[in-house]
Parts: sequence; C-alpha cells; structure tokens
Amino acid sequence: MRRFEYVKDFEQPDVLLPNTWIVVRIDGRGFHKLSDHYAFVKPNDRRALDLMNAAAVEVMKDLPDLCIAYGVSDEYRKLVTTIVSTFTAYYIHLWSIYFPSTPLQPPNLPSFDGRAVIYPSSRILRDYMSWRQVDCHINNLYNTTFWTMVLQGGMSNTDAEQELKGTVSADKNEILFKRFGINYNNEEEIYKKGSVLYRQYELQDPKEAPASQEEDSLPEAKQSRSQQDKLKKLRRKAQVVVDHIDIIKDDFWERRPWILSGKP
Ligand code: DGT
Ligand code: MG
Ligand code: MG
Ligand code: MG
Repeated sequence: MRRFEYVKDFEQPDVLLPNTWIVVRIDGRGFHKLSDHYAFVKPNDRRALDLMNAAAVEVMKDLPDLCIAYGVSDEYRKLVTTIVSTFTAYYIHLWSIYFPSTPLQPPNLPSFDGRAVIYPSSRILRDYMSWRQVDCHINNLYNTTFWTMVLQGGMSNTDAEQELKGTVSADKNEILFKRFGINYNNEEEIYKKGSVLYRQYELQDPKEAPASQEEDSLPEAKQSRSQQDKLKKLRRKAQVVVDHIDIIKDDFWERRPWILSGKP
C-alpha cells in the first residue's frame, strides 16, 4: 500500500506559537433560524444563555488547560476542534434540561463554528476580552430597545429599525425610560455584561502547593511532568464559576491573578 502513502504529505503542519494566548471562538451556526424554530424569547432567552454557559462549564471541566471563557448571544470563545465538538456534544446533551418541553428535531440541530486566534500578550488578550464585552453591551442595548419598541410599543420591525438608525446609547436609554419606564441599568447583568467563566480555587492545601518556587516560575511547558500533573489535578478539582461582571477594568484581573498566571 506504499503507493498510497504520499497522501500523508498533504497534511501540512499547523503550528500555533508557543508562549502566546490561544483564543478559540465558538459561534452558533445559523442560530438566527434555530432561535426562531425553537421560539427563543427575544431579545434574551435566559434558558438559551444558561444552556450555553452550562455547556461551557462542562468544557472547562473536561479540558483543564483552559483558563477562561467568555460568552454572549450564541458565541463562546477562549475555549480548536476538540473544544468545538466537546461544546456541541454537551450543548445537545443538556438541551432537554433547559428546554424540557421543546425537543430537538432534525434537521434543526444545533452546531457551532470555531476559529483559533493567537494573541501575543496578556494585554492584547485582555483587550480582546474587553472588545467582546463592549460588543455585548452595545448589542444588548440595541436589542432591548428594538424589541421593547416592537413587543411593548406595537411598532413594526421596520419602523423600530428606522427610528433607531443613527441613535447613540443615550438616545436608546431615553426611549426605554421615557416611553416604557424601563431603566436600562436595572436590566439583568447576564444580558448587559455577558458571562465570564473561570476557576475558583479553595484555600490552597500546603501538601498540594507547587513543589518548588524555582520550577514554579518556569513556563508551564518547561516544568517537569509531575509538576504539570499537579497543576492539572488542582485545576480539575477547582470549581468553575459563571460570573456576569466587568472584565474591562483592572479589578477583575487583579483580584484573580491565577486566571492569567495559570498558578492556583
Ligand atoms: P452564523 O453565525 O453566520 O452561522 O449565523 P447566525 O444566524 O448564528 O448569526 P449570528 O451568530 O451573527 O447571530 C446570532 C443569532 O442568534 C441572532 O440572530 C440572535 C440569535 N440569538 C442568540 N441568542 C438569542 C436569544 O437569547 N434569544 C433570541 N431570540 N435569539 C438569540
Ligand atoms: Mg458565525
Ligand atoms: Mg452564529
Ligand atoms: Mg453570533
């Protein structure tokens, strides 16, 4: 069968750079249609978002090397193909818990696309996360105003879209408040801020503390096997929490240095 082996050469190396941050961005495929088919609540369906988060928690638990995840809408990022397929598997597995009376029916089955992007520094990774959270806020303010005008104000989709064209945040806040008595600040944090997932460690047991300070300061890939195993074990035992808070300011990161240092 030797004469067939040349086909292997078509497999090109696809290396990622060492010592960089890898962001895997997951996005629901055709969720515009899927969310209509299963009648997701507009603009935000708490069940759908909780399901995305639940699937992401399982992916974080399954893959201890992941350090943080951030989600909004049908998107999930910071978690390559293993991650996307694991995410899809859990999403489908958990569906019936969040949509007990809406069984999944082919061909309307959820699937996700994924892409990996390399960021060379923690600062740029943080800027990436900030960009996503700003996007979440802008989209949510627009969607909340649009759907309030349509569902509560009885406007047609076209009229609402027309009126919102060219408006800034303050205009949307005012429409919500003056016409509908809605204070945008009081909307749920999960809708305004999205969801950030990270590991929370118990107070560290000295027995489990990393063996040597010296080795501890090496990049993880340069540490001994036993040291790497220790870290993995700690990560597996950690709780994965889902939070809806500001990740743009320094505070979130300064309070949780282990997220970016990888050192519990
Ligand atoms: P794609 O990603 O190119 O395959 O196409 P879509 O349709 O997934 O488009 P995308 O990802 O830009 O937009 C996400 C869609 O998912 C958007 O139409 C709104 C919908 N969606 C996400 N979360 C919710 C929700 O909580 N409620 C409702 N009603 N729709 C949602
Ligand atoms: Mg997409
Ligand atoms: Mg999508
Ligand atoms: Mg999307």
